[in-house]
Amino acid sequence: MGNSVTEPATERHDPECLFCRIIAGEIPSERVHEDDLVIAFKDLHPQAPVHVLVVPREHRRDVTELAQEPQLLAHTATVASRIAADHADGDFRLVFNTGKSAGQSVFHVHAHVLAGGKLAEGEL
Ligand code: DGP
Repeated sequence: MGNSVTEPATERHDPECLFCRIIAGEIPSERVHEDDLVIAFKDLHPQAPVHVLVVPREHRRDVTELAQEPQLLAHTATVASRIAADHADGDFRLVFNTGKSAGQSVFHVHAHVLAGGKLAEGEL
């Protein structure tokens, strides 16, 4: 796992990472979407009527790292959009907390999809 020089750099899994463990099914989650590239599951501490995290299956630290793979970033946004359409009226806020002082607590990139009502301005 990441030790072989022949292994593509994209195949990354961190056994210490909470979201890698959720993706592997070691920790339960309420999944609302999954495909080859991303999974989406309900946030444990919802801050809106719909609060779902869209998470690339392979370990990437944050959106800055994810942005190096524009197709994966675009797919993440597309899935977020579909979730807002399927679970709410289609309007949504998409948030990537990036870095500790911005509120990132899990260092496996995830998009917060917040939807389902009039959302307050400001902080997530
Ligand atoms: P952030 O602070 O941006 O890194 O967001 C991390 C989010 O992850 C936070 O809103 C709470 C959520 N979370 C933390 N642990 C778990 C968990 O075990 N299961 C689920 N479903 N969500 C979790």
